[in-house]
Amino acid sequence: MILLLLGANLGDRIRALHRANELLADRVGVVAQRSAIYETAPWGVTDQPTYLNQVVAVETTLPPDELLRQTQAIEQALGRVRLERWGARLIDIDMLYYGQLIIQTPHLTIPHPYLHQRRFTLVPLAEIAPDFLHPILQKTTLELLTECTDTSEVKIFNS
Ligand code: A4P
Ligand code: MG
Repeated sequence: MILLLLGANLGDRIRALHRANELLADRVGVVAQRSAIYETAPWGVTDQPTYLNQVVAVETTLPPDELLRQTQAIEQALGRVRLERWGARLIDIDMLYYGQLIIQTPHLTIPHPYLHQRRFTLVPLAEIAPDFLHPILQKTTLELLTECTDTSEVKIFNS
């Protein structure tokens, strides 16, 4: 299972998520599963607008580095401007898991290094992959969520 996290906290956030889903289908492969859209308090840099986050499962033949190139091209196409780390953005696409692969290169870390510390990731992930095993921590999403000490607000977004 290949799992991506989508995030948007500027402009028309819903539209950005919808466009990201469309472009993933065009350029990456089948978007096989989607979590609900969640409204989440900003993590890291807290002085920024609330995010919408969604986790999707994609089916793709692209290897990890090529998938990263495509997700970055989608970010560019949707007008992402990189300003500050953890800062506000029109769209962010993070690779959470690529099956059970473990990758540590200067450009790509999989599993995503912060995923177990972030409720805004674990809550939508638990919706579509509750039993997925973290290949390093050897814990399921539900176990990671139970142990997560992050208390930031994560709630279903009703547009
Ligand atoms: N990179 C390495 N591993 C990965 C991966 N698994 N997936 C590299 C995607 N990219 C990966 O990312 C910087 C570089 O990380 C990329 O060039 C890629 O080669 P970026 O997207 O340009 O920068 P960033 O997103 O500002 O930094 P970072 O450290 O990736 O931040 P995060 O972890 O993406 O966090 N609060 C809420 N509520 N919801 C959010 O979605 N997002 C962030 C950003 C902060 N707070 C948030 C949210
Ligand atoms: Mg990112």
